[in-house]
Amino acid sequence: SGPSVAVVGVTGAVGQEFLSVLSDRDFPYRSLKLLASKRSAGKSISFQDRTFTVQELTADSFDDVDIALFSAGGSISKQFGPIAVENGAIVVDNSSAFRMVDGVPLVIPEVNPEEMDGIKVGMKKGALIANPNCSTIICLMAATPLHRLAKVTRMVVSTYQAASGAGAAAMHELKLQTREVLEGKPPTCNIFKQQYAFNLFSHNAPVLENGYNEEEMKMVKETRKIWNDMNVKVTATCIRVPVMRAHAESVNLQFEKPLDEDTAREILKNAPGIVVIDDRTSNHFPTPLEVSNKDDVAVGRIRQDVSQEGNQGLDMFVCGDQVRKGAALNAVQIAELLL
Ligand code: 11C
Repeated sequence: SGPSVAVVGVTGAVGQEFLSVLSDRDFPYRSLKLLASKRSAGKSISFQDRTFTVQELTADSFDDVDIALFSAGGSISKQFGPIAVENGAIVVDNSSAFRMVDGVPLVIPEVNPEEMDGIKVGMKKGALIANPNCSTIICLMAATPLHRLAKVTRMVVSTYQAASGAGAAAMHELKLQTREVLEGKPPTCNIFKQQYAFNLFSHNAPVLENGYNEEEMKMVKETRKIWNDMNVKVTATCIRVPVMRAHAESVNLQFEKPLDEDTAREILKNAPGIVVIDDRTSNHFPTPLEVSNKDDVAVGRIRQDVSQEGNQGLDMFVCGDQVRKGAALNAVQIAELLL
C-alpha cells in the first residue's frame, strides 16, 4: 500500500540519497520506479532486498506515478516536471527550475508546511512543490525559530560549501585531486577549472551583473519567499571549500525585537531538526564532519553581536548535511506531508 513513487535522477548523489532516506524513514510505497538518462538505463540497483532496473526517463514515465522526486538538474525538471504534473503526479523538485515561480510552494517542512495545504496524494490532479537550495534550507532551519520570536530584519550569511553541492563528480574530483597533490602531481581540474584540494574559492555559480553569484542571490530571494516577507534584507557570500558533503554557514542576524543569547540557545535546543553544539569551554562547535550523514542541522557559536545595540543582533555558526537535509531528506519530508 502507499503511493507509487518515481525517483528521477536516481544515479546522482541526491538520487542515491533519496533511496537511503526513503528506506531510513520507512516511507510507504506500493511501487517504485527508478529513472535516469539513457546512459544509465539498464543498470541494476539493489534497494530494500530487491533489484531494480533503472529505466530511461521519457514522456511516458509518469503513467500511474503519484509522487515524483526529481533531482536531475534544472533542464530535466523543466522538460519533464510539467509532463509528470499533467499525468497527475505530485512533483517534488530539487532543482532551481520552479522555485521562484508564483504559485509553486517552496517548502522546508519545519518552516512553512502550510504552503502545501490542500496538496495531497489522491487529489486526482498533479502539482509541483519546490525544494529550496541547500544553503537556504540549512540557514533557515536555524534562523527561523529565532525569526518567529524576534523577527529578523537583516541577515548576513557567509557559506563554506561542500563538494556534494556540485554533484557526485565534484566529490570524486576532490578525492582525486587530494591524492594527486599529495603525490606531487598536477591536479585534474574537470569540474571546477581550478585546484580545489587544499584550496577554497568563490562559489562556481555564474556571477550576475550586480556582482553576486547565482547561489548568493538564491539565498536572498528564496528567504523572502519562504518567510513570505519581501522586506527582509539578506546578503550572502558563498564559498566552495574542500569538504565532502556538509555545508557550513556563518549567519549574522539583526532583529526587530531584542533577543538575548540564552533565550536563543533555549529556542534552538527545542527546535525540530536542530541540535545545538555550543561548548565554549572545550571549543566544541558544529563541524561539517560531525553532521555528515545526519538529519539534524547543528548550530553553535551562538553569541550576542557586539556591534549591535540593545540585544538586537546575534551571530551563529550552522552546519548541515547538504545531500540530506539540504536536498533528499527535505524532499522526502515534503513527500511525507503529501500522504
Ligand atoms: C551548491 N547549492 O552547494 C548548490 C548547488 O539550486 O539546487 C545546488 C543548486 C540548486 O553548490
